[in-house]
Amino acid sequence: MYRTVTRCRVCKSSELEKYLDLGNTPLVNKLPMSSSERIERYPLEVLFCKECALSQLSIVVSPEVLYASNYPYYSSVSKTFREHCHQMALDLEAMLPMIQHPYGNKFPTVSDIASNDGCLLEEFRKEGFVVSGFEPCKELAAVSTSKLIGTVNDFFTEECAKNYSSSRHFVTATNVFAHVDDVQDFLRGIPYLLDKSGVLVIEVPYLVDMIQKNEFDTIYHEHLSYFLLKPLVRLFRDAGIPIFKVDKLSIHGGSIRIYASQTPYEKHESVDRMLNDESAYHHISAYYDFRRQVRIVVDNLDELLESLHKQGKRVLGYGASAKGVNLMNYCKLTTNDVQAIVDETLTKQGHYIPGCNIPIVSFAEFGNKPDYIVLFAWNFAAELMEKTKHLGAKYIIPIPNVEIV
Ligand code: JHZ
Ligand code: ZN
Repeated sequence: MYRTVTRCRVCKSSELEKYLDLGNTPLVNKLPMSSSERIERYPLEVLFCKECALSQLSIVVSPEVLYASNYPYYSSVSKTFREHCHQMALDLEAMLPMIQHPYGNKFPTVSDIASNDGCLLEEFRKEGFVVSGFEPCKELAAVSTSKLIGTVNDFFTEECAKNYSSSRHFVTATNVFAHVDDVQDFLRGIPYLLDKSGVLVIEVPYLVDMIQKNEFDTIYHEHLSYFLLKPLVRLFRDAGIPIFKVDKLSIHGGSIRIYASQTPYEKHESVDRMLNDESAYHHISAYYDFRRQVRIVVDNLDELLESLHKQGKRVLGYGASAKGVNLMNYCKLTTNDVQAIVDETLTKQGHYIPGCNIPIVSFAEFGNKPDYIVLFAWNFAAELMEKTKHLGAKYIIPIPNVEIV
């Protein structure tokens, strides 16, 4: 079911030092159908590579187990994320004049890896792009296909890419690269899809944000790597697709978008600037305090929820996000603490939070007026608060520090 990591995924060094141990925790997107279902737990430890500064988990759970079927996360549920995707389509459209494509830019083309329910590709299509996707989860691939988006139901590997050779302007991959174990193989697949002058655009959560903003709940078995720019620069250079630009984004608690190409486009100053800005995190000493920060959040949330329980308050959660499931497990929450979790994703409703047995319910549950709402999808706090402001409840925002607003 899993393999143990002995060498760094990027540079192959065995100089790996553990800086965080979060114990044995359940898989965050395997949502049981009943409260009696047996839950598997796996070790969750983060290692730092002293050679290239990549943070990575100590184990790799089989991707077949994690993603091949019933992956319950639908990107389109969040309006904020859809807007982010639309902006990305506009940003890439603006780059078209730079790309010397053999067929010109009349019909710009993009292929999205791990295209989920087609959320990003729909936004590209609105801008006139010809779109296609790769999605390993069979149910999600079917949803995306039903939106008339050509979708290959497979994991993206070099082997897979060989069968879909094309000459796209762009290949995109948002929130998937951290989930990939054999990153070199993934990158070997890219030139099959991408025109020589085309651009590979990847978005990943940024490790500096994770450490600075206490986002330890984003550490779970799907996220194998926690990226700084430094290991990415090395990896993409070695793969022959060097990074020429990087943007800082606010999505998902702080992410970076990297632009890479086989064509040597002029290197933007953002690359060296970010490498310089993040340099403190190139050393293991920057991570020693993280463990203590994690403990403070867990203790504070536990204490607050216990006191609300004693006062007989009604507390609901909003967002059965992967990170929320994680946080609920670190805090060992039960229905005494949070009576139910509201999530508008149909594939999550009717299930339970693994390890905590808290039911996941529809938005209608807010009709039974909560006194407090815990925002487990704190990255979408503004959107969640806007949708529930009529309830007059107080909000608990757990990250970066437990706060009541
Ligand atoms: P959300 C995701 O993690 C997915 P998660 C993935 N694991 C990844 O890598 C990271 O992002 C970066 C619900 N919701 O997006 C939908 C509503 O019900 O923060 C989701 O279940 N109503 C691949 O799972 C959850 O909340 C709403 O209005 O931590 C949000 O999950 C909104 C806005 C959300 O990501
Ligand atoms: Zn390394």
